[in-house]
Amino acid sequence: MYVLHYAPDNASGIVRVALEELGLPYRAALVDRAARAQHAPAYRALNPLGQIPVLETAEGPIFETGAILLWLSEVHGGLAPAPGAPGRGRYLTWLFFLSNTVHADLLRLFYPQRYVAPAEIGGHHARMADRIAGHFGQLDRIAAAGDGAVFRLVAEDAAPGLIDIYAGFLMRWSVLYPYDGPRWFEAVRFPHLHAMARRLERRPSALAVAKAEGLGPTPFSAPRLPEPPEGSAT
Ligand SMILES: N[C@@H](CCC(=O)N[C@@H](CS)C(=O)NCC(=O)O)C(=O)O
Repeated sequence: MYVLHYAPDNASGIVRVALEELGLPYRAALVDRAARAQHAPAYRALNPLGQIPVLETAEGPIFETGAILLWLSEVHGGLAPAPGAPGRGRYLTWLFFLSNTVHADLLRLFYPQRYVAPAEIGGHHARMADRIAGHFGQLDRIAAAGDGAVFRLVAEDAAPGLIDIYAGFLMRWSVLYPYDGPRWFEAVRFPHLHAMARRLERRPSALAVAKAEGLGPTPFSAPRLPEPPEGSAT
């Protein structure tokens, strides 16, 4: 059985919804962020980067959210076009954009002290927020064009793929974090992404994860701070 090392409302949630969509058995193992357990030797033995998530598999631990997602979809099928299938190139393009640009930029917003001096945090935040809003604008235009090969949830009754799930969490975090940062994400600016967020949160997979991690009734379209039954988001 897979073991997903997770903290509530962390990037592990993306993998967890994917596991639920695939109907795969897994055990969720809490990483106690309040005790900085992600930096403890036992966890670093799984992920030397000290980041969440890690998925333990029969071939060993896998980390990096995008890598885990792609690996799951290759081994179990279904959440992305298979290698060689039509639309695979476009799919990978936007999956990598989510991972190496949108997610990476959000981390710069969430952990500014890792990137700039304390006096520069205000300006850094404003620039990053502006940049990330541009990324969401880009994604919203793709959704507006109805490209179901990238966002499956442009169709009302479709099942989500990796990109839909990943984008839902990135939107959620943009609304909520950092706790003490200025609020900048306005869902009305991204109406097509917002419509898909509503579809995502109605899925049994998302409902199960929202319940397990205390993400509330509308975790993607109107998120509120988590009230997890165990652990801490930060
Ligand atoms: N590039 C990594 C980023 C993962 C990441 O930054 N995870 C955050 C939680 S969402 C984390 O572990 N933060 C704790 C820390 O950096 O100390 C991925 O995609 O998995």
